[in-house]
Amino acid sequence: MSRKIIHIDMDCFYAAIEMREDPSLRDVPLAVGGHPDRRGVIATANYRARRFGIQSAMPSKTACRLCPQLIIIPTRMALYRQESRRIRQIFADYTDRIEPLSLDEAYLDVTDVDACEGSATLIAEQIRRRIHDETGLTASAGVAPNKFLAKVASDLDKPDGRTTIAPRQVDEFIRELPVADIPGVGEVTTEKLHRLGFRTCADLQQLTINEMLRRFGNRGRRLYDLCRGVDDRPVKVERIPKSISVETTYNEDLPDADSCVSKIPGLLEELTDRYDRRDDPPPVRGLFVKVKFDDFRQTTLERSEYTEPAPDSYETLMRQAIDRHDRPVRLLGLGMRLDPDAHSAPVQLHLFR
Ligand code: TTP
Ligand code: MG
Repeated sequence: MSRKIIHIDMDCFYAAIEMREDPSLRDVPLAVGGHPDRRGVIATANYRARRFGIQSAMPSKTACRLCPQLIIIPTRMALYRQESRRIRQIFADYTDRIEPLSLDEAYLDVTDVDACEGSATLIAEQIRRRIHDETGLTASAGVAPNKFLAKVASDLDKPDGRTTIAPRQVDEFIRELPVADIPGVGEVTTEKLHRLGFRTCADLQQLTINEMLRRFGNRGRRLYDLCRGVDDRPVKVERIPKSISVETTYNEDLPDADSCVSKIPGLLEELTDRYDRRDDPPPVRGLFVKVKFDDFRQTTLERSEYTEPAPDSYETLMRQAIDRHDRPVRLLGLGMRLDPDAHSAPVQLHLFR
């Protein structure tokens, strides 16, 4: 039984949001990213700027050289996260089988969805229309029997387009697909494939599985499948964690509470980085520390009245936890209890660094 997978990818996401916020930016070459004088890089650019060759991850300095009239504005992650949440809420009206890949991109498995009489193409079109009506932004979609083909398809009619590859069209579609368009095949592999005379997936299909493994090692098996349009990876539904934590075991035991407290800033930085890296960080509902002593006894202490990961709060918790046994310490951990069901605005953790 074949699956129905939709890949949705927003068009020039950060830039599109900024153009919506300030319509005077609509008709100019626009990039979002770092300042050219401070070695900034481009996060993304609108389609007008892309005509000058401007791309994500390019140094802003290079971008300004390519397009002297380019307007670069700084990123506003909180705003982009908020838009990302709105889009995900639209997805959630259709299915809970959602795998977000980044703020602006997700796979949806709609195999068992009844909406739109079960037509994945109609569901994709309805989602795109709703995104446009409710956020003023445009999205592109790919509809296919698996994640690989859906992702390739979503790029074919960008921006504001949709491509469906029906099961019966897969063989023909994949034969003509250039090897460079296989997600995960970067420039180096593409060059290697071209040198060997492989330009399309049809060329690659000539190789037996053993030849694939010999030439490409472990990746050979996956390439063997992909060039036939086969991809069995399931849509992985993201579980929102109920807590996040970091811990370190020290080479030498920490002799007293003060030496433990001196480790808080480093641990806290690691912890807040982890939190910040989440697309949609849930609010903090408590803090905890973990302490393991030199005799391997372990204790944890948690307080739900702390809802901001401030160093002072961790210090209070840590001193109390150490007091319980008052011995040298071999391991320290810091954690935050999260509320995965709440979607209020996340705290600005960098304030506490
Ligand atoms: P993409 O979907 O790769 O790009 P995009 O949405 O800007 O443009 P497209 O229409 O081609 O899909 O990435 C989504 C957002 O992620 C993008 O708006 C900015 C951010 N991003 C970076 O910050 N750095 C990067 O190197 C890339 C690729 C994206
Ligand atoms: Mg995008």
